[in-house]
Amino acid sequence: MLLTIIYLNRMMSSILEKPKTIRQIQKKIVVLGEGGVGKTTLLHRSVNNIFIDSTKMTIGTDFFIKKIERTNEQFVNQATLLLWDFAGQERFRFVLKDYIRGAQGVVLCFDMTRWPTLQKLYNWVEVLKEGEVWGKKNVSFILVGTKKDLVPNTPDAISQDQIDKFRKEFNIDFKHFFKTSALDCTGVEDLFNQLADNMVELTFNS
Ligand SMILES: Nc1nc2c(ncn2[C@@H]2O[C@H](COP(=O)(O)OP(=O)(O)OP(=O)(O)O)[C@@H](O)[C@H]2O)c(=O)[nH]1
Ligand SMILES: [Mg+2]
Repeated sequence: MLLTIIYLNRMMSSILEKPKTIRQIQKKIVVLGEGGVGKTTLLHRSVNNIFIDSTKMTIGTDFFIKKIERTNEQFVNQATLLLWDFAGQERFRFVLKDYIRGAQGVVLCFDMTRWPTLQKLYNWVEVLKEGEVWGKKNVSFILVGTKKDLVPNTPDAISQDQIDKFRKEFNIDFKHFFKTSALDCTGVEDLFNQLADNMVELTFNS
């Protein structure tokens, strides 16, 4: 009897439930950071669910597409993220500001086992300024520390204090920071879900 009541209750509430509205968005995201920090590997993990342990350095730019569905009580948000993977090597930098223009999401990566890669993000901020993206209200910035799996075996890995100092030094709210490992998948799904949520938020709630 009790089971029948529960069953009928569930059936009624699913009948009464309002249908959700589907919303589709497509956004340009740029993924930046020094050579070898793991940008391409991170994107391969997220898009193709593979780990490549000997990637070739990116020449100029590369391109990935990721579709993510984020559902809440009212909406089914279907986000298509057009992910631009940039070469970290200095020699390609002169072309970047033109490619960066119009980005609505920026993923700034550093390698948690190499302090200079965090320091060098100051140069990437300059590139973002030249591309007229830095500090824009309608652009979402996410900071990513890569290669988390290597941190326990790296005595001079970057400390949390150093990361916090970097976040505070900029007049920008790095509200979202993720530590990722493309090897064991830590943080990768969370990062891209957050990115999709930020894109939805920027499109419909600002
Ligand atoms: N252990 C470990 N190795 C990683 C991780 N991410 C990347 N790597 C390795 O780091 C190396 C460089 O990775 P890439 O993805 O090519 O780096 P990138 O930032 O795209 O470099 P550029 O294209 O030159 O800008 C590769 O050998 C990867 O296998 C990780 O999370 N864990
Ligand atoms: Mg690359």
